[in-house]
Amino acid sequence: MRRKLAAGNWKMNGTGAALSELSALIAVHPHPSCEMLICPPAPLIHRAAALVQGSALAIGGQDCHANETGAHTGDVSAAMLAEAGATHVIVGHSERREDHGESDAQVCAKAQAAIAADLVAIICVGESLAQREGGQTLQVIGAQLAGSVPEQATGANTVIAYEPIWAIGTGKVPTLAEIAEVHDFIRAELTARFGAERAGAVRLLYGGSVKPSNAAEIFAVSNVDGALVGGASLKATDFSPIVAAL
Ligand code: G2H
Repeated sequence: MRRKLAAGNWKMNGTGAALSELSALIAVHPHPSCEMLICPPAPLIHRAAALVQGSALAIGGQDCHANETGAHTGDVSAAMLAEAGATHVIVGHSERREDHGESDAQVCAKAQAAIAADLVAIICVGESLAQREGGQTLQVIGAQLAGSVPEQATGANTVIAYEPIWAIGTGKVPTLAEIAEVHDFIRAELTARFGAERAGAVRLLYGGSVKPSNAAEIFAVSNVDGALVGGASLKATDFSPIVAAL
């Protein structure tokens, strides 16, 4: 049985004042079979982790460097995130792939670094609008999975997030059939590579304009084990009903 996960990605939003949203969230008690996670900007992780200690809310990073240390100005290693109190880290978000030119190989190396630091790697994949309209969605997702998911991936250390780029922050959401098609495909690809038992333990999140009004129907889709939520994770009043819908 895979534990459902509602993960919030604050992106580059939130200063210290936003920590009050976490105080509101720790009053939420998800069903024991569900997990909730917020990934705030890196400077807030230490304070956020201290604030949620002992609660059902976990804290994660939004990216990590593939190396442990070195001359990489502005970057943060997976071990640094773990020391600050993070338990998860998002890697390969499309905004990082686009803004920073991250390749599948780099995303894979980041996921390996995260796993080595005992973090759960949330590996993002997703197609552009042009790729979807060109009928290339499954081919693109297949290539991203093959290149971004490391050999050591298991259900305990890896989560896959399917985030169609055209649905991110746009209010546009794929049909439930389109979500099911991609999630079933991801499960099949993982099964072909890792075998049914190992692949069956990996959680698959949907991301892209998830909100309180559409969360329940998305969570009911085949092979959807939760969501990676951006805009609707910034306020506890929006994120709480999404957690409740898991
Ligand atoms: C997709 C998602 C969070 P939003 O990037 O990862 O953002 O829910 O705002 O579309």
